[in-house]
Amino acid sequence: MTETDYLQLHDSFADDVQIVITAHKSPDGDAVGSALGLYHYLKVLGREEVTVILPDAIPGYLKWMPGAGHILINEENPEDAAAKIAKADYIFCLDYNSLTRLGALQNAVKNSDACIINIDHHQEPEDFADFVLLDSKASSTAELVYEFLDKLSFEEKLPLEAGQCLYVGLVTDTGSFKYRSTRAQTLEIAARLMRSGVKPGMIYDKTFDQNRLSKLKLTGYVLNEKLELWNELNTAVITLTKEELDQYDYEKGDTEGLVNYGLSIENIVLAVFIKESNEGYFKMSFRSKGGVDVNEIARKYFEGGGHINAAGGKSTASLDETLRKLKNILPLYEDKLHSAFL
Ligand SMILES: [Mn+2]
Repeated sequence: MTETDYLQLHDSFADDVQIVITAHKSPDGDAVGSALGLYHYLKVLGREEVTVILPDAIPGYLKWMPGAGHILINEENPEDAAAKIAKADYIFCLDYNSLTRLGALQNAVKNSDACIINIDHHQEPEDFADFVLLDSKASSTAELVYEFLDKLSFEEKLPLEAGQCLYVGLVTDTGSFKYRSTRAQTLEIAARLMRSGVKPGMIYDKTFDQNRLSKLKLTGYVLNEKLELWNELNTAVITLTKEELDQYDYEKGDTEGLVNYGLSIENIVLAVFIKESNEGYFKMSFRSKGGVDVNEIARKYFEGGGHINAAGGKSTASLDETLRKLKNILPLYEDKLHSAFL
């Protein structure tokens, strides 16, 4: 985005335009936080015609967020979503950089005549937007949305609701400001959000400390029974089948963060979480330390991608075959797996 781009968008948003904000499927705190943060700000500008559209439902731990009830879910309401997208003048694509991350929504966006604005922090972006604000060093898309709104230089102040939503994006994507992606700018923005009224303790409580007992018991089960160490590869692996998830009344979001337990073990530099999805394939989450590039592993071998230390993928093979494949691939990264701490 150049200064001229910002000026042009500033003028456009002062007009009566129809705006749609999208984020990726299986939305996380950053996807929802960025989308709703932007939504609340555009509302303050007087843009009544702003709609947040997500491919599928948001997880329970994010439902408290201001504006969450206004999100249009494509899976539940495809006709309305398609109609809004067809009428849109501007479509924001937040926290993803490939239209495939929109699932069933992707064709509607691809075929739309709207001006597309892509704001994201994932690696290896695809080229589908008219305006891009991409920075793979940013901690979160929320950080970039804040920068975007700042540079649009409207006089209107960020409303508290927008600040709260953006703060959720920051705090969830940085593991409460502890991941290496946290940079000085991240904390500066967090401080500015606090000055506009955001209470970090309140956000933390509403987002993280509202567990159902069954979710905690699932965590206990995983730590007791399902956490496997491949010590020769400094790797931790967790697997969960649908049957196991059902035993613990699994709800969307319940396994969020489980993969990080693997990475918290001494000497472990790669953690892999493999979970059976409703569609029958296995979803994979990768977390790593140092130079172990899980974006590459996910992209090359498991139809996914993400960041160097955090990525997602999938496997349509059986669980046994998936584990075998992983065990065959990891020795290729042996050097990195053994030197991540150096
Ligand atoms: Mn993100």
